[in-house]
Amino acid sequence: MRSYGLALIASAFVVGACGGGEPKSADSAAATPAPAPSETQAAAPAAGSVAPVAITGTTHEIKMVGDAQGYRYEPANITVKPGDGIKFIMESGGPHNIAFDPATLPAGSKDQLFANMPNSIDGSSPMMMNPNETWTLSLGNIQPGTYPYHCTPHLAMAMKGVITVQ
Ligand SMILES: [Cu+2]
Repeated sequence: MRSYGLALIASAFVVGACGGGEPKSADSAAATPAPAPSETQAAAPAAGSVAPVAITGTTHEIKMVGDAQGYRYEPANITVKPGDGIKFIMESGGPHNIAFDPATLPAGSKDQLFANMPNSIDGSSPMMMNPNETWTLSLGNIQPGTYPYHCTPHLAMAMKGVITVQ
């Protein structure tokens, strides 16, 4: 019952993500000689918020697995550089997610890290239910240090990992 509810939630996230294109009309501005008031709405981050920083380096892959041998991230420990990315791939035994506990993060790192987590809430990624679903974390502008994370549904089964940023 509970996991079925999570399935619906996860599906909603996926549908929302797919629908989020960029509905820009390219022709309207060119055809109109009037001054362009739309330039004033250029998006600046709200005061106190942090903008996501994109991947500029290598994107690594971590599989999320649940089988007869237990629940785990493969590899559970990974070392990356600032600007790298990590693509998490749902393989089996879901739902899985990626969740950070602010208390265990390097001081001052939380706001940028959380900003770099798409479709996430308070440092927890969406649940992934189906094989080959993916979720990618950018480590753009992430300071060096050790970033432990876990899978919320399988924390009690020790599904944990550590990202080390050099
Ligand atoms: Cu899990």
